[in-house]
Amino acid sequence: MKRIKVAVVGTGFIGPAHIEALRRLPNIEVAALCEATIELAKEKAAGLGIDRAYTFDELLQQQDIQSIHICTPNFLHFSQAKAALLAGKHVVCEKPLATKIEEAEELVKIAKESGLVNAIHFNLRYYPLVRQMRVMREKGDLGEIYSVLGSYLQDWLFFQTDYNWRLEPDKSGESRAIADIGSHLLDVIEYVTGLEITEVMADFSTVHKKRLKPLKRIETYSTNTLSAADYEEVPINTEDHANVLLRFSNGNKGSVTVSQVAAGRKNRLNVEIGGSKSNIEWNSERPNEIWVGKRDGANQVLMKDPSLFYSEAVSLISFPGGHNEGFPDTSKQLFKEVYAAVEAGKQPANPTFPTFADGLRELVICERIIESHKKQAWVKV
Ligand code: SOE
Repeated sequence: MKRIKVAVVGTGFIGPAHIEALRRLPNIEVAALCEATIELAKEKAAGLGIDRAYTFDELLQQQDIQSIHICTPNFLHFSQAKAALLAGKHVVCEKPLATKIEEAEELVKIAKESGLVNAIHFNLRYYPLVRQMRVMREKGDLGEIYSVLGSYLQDWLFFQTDYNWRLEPDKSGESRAIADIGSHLLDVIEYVTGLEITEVMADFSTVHKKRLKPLKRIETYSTNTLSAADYEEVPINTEDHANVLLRFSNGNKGSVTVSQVAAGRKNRLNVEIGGSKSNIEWNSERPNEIWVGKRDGANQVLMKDPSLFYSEAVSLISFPGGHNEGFPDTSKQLFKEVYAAVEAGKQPANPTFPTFADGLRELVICERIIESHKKQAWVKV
């Protein structure tokens, strides 16, 4: 089988996760990686067992590299995705697609004109039971959507000494928690309900208004700390926590909360969708269960038993027989669809595939949320 040669740009946290997922696909070769300097690229390539290391400009010259995964800090996404598309490479970009709406609009236009495969890493769509919830709605099992409650809670920025580029607006953009994880939650809500968010009312809080920035390299997710002299106190003005009221295209309402300072919540997206026939709830830390609530009749917990689920959900189960699908499996399933499209030579037509247009959609919602917080008023999307 002729394997598609892929490169990953940026190997902080999510880049290696892309590499691991790609290495599970038989038709893919992770042939190269790219970092900010050639020295760092070579160091990371050696550590990840990848033969070729480049700077970004060198990477674009490699004719045999057909596709590029952009896993760099947010402020680099636009320029790198644009350059990759113009160099004729298929592109998988981490969210957010860009830090400005007009940049995301330009990427959507270039991608469409190029005919190249383009995807945004909204990987949560690829949990089998997230797909199951969408199909349940499509088949009328929920009835009319009355309400949506959502939360996405983490604790990797809990301590004042927890630091990362996402805390710096020039690298991450004006919003942090909403842009970083709120984008996943809002995408899942529109993806499952089929509704559009039409208006938002947002209220942010920055719990740690000052943080201690490490002056030496230290892994964000580790529990290592440095001596007091190795930290610099810096002001923080991006949100640790945000509450957002939502209005939907069917006239009904909802609310979401995101936080990156919620002790004990490692990476927990929770969504509860109330319908006229039943209520469903899904929690990303228990990804193989859906709670189904009834007004009259027994509530159920739908464990992932392939016989209970629609074929569209079962098709996402990597290991038939009900093996647990975890966070890493979602990226593998997304990339499997990306590279089937690359082999077919065209962008998938199905609406479940997360394209740059979906990345633009989330950026528009995020920008309106920021605007609403600033105005402390409802803002139309
Ligand atoms: C940090 O919040 C992070 O790595 C996000 O950037 C990812 O998109 C999310 O999937 C996991 O948490």
